[in-house]
Amino acid sequence: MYRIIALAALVTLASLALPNLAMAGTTPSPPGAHLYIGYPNDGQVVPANKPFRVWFGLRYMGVAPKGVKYPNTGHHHLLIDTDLPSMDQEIPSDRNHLHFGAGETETMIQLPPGKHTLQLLLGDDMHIPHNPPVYSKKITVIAR
Ligand SMILES: [Cu+2]
Repeated sequence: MYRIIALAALVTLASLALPNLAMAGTTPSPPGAHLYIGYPNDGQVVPANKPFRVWFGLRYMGVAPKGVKYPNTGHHHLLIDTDLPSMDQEIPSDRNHLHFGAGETETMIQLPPGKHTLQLLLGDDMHIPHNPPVYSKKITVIAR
């Protein structure tokens, strides 16, 4: 009886642990790594259909261009109006997932009128999130 319970506990533990293992890439990120959107602020009104600047903030890690493998570095990805993608795969590249593979730390974007979300996600040299993944808080801006 005891063995059956122990086995059941083990299976439960494994099912809890396995999805977590698959939820990150293989490039380690250092403790304390912190990614944030320096501008605009959460809830800020931005001009609709006009370019405005977005600043990428990163602490305790560095920025390296895509394809460059160097410890504790990555490049920025700006997620617009979308949730975080799979953390163990290459970050998609489309109008909702912008890559800054040259090592940019800011950009200009343009949004149609309405409510939009912005979030940063760091990717390694192969555009795969780190382990643990490094991403910012998702903020909302109002374009008008
Ligand atoms: Cu990328």
